[in-house]
Amino acid sequence: MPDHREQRRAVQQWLQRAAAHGWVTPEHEAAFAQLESGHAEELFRGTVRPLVVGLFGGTGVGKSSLLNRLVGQPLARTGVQRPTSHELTAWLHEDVDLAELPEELPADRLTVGRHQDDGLRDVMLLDMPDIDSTAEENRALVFEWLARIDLLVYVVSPERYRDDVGWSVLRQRGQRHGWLFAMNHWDSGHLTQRDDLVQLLQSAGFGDPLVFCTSCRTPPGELPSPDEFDALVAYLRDLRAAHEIAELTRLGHAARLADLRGWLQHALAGLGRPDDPAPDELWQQHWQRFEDSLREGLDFPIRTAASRLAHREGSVIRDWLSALRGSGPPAEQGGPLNRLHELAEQVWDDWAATRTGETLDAFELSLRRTSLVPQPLRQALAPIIEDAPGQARRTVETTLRTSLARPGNALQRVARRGLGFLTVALPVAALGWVAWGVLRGYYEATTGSAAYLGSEFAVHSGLVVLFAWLIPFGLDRLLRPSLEQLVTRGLQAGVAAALEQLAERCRTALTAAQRQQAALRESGTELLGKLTLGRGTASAAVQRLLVTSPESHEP
Ligand SMILES: Nc1nc2c(ncn2[C@@H]2O[C@H](COP(=O)(O)OP(=O)(O)OP(=O)(O)O)[C@@H](O)[C@H]2O)c(=O)[nH]1
Ligand SMILES: [Mg+2]
Repeated sequence: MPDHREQRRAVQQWLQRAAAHGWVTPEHEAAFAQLESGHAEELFRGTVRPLVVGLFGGTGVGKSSLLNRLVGQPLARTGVQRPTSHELTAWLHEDVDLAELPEELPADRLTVGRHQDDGLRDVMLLDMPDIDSTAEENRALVFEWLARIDLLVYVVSPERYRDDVGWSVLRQRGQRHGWLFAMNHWDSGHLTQRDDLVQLLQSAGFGDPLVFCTSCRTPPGELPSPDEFDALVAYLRDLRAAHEIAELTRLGHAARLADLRGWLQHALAGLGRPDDPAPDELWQQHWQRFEDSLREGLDFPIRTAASRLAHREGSVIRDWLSALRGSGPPAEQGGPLNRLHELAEQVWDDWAATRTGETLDAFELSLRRTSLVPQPLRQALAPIIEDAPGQARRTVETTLRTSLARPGNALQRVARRGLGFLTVALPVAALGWVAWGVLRGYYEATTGSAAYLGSEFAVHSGLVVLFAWLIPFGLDRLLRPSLEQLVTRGLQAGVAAALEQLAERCRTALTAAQRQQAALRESGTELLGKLTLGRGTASAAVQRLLVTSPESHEP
């Protein structure tokens, strides 16, 4: 026998996996818990599985009287003052082993009567409290039991069959059970009412409904047509044939599978439809806007911070530069290194932090306009966004340190290294040249071939040495960026690096979440394909118990 329980377990496992990452909303989880899970099989122990037949209907229509009439003794309480029945009465063969009832079916609200009628061995009859009960707990109990019932005998009376609250149950559960109809109180009925009920049932989707007119009054009184109680009992006896029980059981399984399918389809919709934008593309759009606004918005703080620092604390930075180059005293506590930390904080300020948070909110809002569940995508990004200010400040600071330690670009650095060498080498060479001139002049003067060197030689030699130093030194000064420029570029590079890092972390997190989403969608779709029951054809006898055209007009 095909069974929905295994499929339910499979769907539940899928739900647990999806819920662990937030891909199923709590409302949806609650909806799964609400799906009917009870089934008739759990009422019995052993291999005998009787057909569960429930007497169901409004207050005082005679459900308990009908059961008592079947039993042949007052097993169920009947009453003139209603509602009478607050509990259920079950009547079943003494050989049938009842299992321990699940906790939602309190045993103290069930009276069990036993019989030895072998003709009804495979039938369990249940008298239920009225469905229009004012006591909510009565209604709840009836609905718990309804889930375990294969065949409902819907009892109505000629006076109130049109406005009976039972119709709403029929509308909801028409396809979940087989249905039989008893028009009790037939002693006060009329033949036209019977025909009218049949018509109503036909318009509710029953092709050829089975309606039995009965009177439980003793003596029965004058009836518009003979009492059909015996025919009702005979019908139940005939139904006990295993084939019919299997068919009605199958109906219950099919209804539960349809529930599971509906639920899973809805859950899968939360994992995105083909026409939904890909989350990473959506995020990219928001990120681009954020990045543009941040670059623009941080430009002013960067320039202000750089110029303030360069002007007020130029010497501090110079100290720091020499500290980095290893040619000065190491930075002490609260010194320039600390100030760089403050600088990074000033640049990636609260405004930037707020803008990051707002970007995540805007992304979530866009997701809500799609069919996607936004929570897991938000959750994937939230820790990164929360951590963003701290992370960004650290990156800004590190980049600033690096760019201060290596000012200018590579070409400038090579040129400056060359100029540094020339600033020393050229004056030394010029001095060497002058020294040679001095020696040669002195020698020539002492040997009498020339006069002693004069002041002109001294002036020109001085000028040669001066220019040999001044030209490379001046060029070096020209190539050396100002402190303000240095700090500005360092901060700009820091912000760019922080943005790049942040973008990369977000991309990675989103990709992981999307991979998870795709895997869940795939396994869910595969599961959905398995939630089917092989088609069975109901026998003509069972056909009469079923709603065959559910979309028909209802009373
Ligand atoms: N005249 C007439 N009275 C009936 C008939 N069947 C039941 N009654 C009476 O109607 C009253 C209510 O019957 P119950 O069998 O208690 O009705 P019920 O549907 O079980 O009612 P609740 O348990 O309150 O929902 C009792 O006084 C019965 O004697 C009938 O066919 N004709
Ligand atoms: Mg009753």
